[in-house]
Amino acid sequence: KLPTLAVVGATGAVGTVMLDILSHRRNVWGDIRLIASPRSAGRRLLVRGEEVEVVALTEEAFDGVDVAMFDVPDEVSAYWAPVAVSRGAIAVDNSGAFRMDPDVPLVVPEINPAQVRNRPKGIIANANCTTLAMIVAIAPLHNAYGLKELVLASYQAVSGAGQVGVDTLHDQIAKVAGDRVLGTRPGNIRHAVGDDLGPFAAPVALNVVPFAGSLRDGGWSSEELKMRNESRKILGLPDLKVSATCVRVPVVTGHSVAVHAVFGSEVDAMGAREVLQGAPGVIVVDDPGAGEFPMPIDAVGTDPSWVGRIRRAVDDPRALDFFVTGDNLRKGAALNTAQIAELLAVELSR
Ligand code: 11C
Repeated sequence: KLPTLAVVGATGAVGTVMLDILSHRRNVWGDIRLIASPRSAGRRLLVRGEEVEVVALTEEAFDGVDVAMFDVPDEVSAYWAPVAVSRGAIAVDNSGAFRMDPDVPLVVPEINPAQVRNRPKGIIANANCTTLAMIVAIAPLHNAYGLKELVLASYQAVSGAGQVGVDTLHDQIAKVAGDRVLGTRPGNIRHAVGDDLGPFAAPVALNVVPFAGSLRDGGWSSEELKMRNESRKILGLPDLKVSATCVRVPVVTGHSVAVHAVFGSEVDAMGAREVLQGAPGVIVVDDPGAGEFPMPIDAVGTDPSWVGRIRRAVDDPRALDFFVTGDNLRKGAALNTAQIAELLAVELSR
């Protein structure tokens, strides 16, 4: 009998992409149960070509479930993932609630798939979408050259903040469209956008906002600390130096990262390109003379991380600079969760 899967948070931005992914990947699941808040219960959603009714999040909803995926806010996962485990399921959680717990593996199937078996709490964590966009490109370079340090700047899409982020950007674009004076004087974009900033700290239309997540000690944002801490854990490099600046940009979907990576040995751009061309989950798009570089407008809706602008640092033969873009709702969230769950399906079907 094929294992039963539950998708918790089935109606959210990531949940919607998850149902699409489950409908198009190899079918390794028996029943797929869709779970959401009581507000969404009763809705019927299409998965694998069939309508499935959404059930409310209750303890009983997990009975008979083998693997439960969670795409819900941190505090919802923190409470409900252990409930799912107590009902016999393995939880794969896409929130930040468990990622840094030493008893919870943080798994990227291209990098550390064996970690799925090391789950004393019955919970496996999925990384933050910004970390995931770049880490599948960083790991093979680390294996080749020995990573010492990362200096990162992110360009994060509004869908990272969920459907409300997407709606906010579109509403703001509607307000600023057509006024060609906007952007020529201080404050006039703020005035046009008005007070409703949605989940963002400032207007995001016609702007970039150098802050994402919440404020933490030392002036760092939670997103910047996640990039540091999660990279260290996934790569198994507890002393890796990481400095990140996370920036929200007016892109619907597709998180990008400008990476400056310092290694223990000398690097060359050709060699790095070859390493990346052979790496799972990576596509090299690197012909700037022909206008080919990784961009969200091309990477959205695709599975790999797109890497380009690969060059050796002018002033350090051990450092590489490159740009990477990935779909934050797919590899950054739903796809990586689905890949982890598929590893579990293989284990459970043995
Ligand atoms: C964003 N990266 O772009 C965030 C969203 O820890 O899973 C994902 C937050 C997380 O806003």
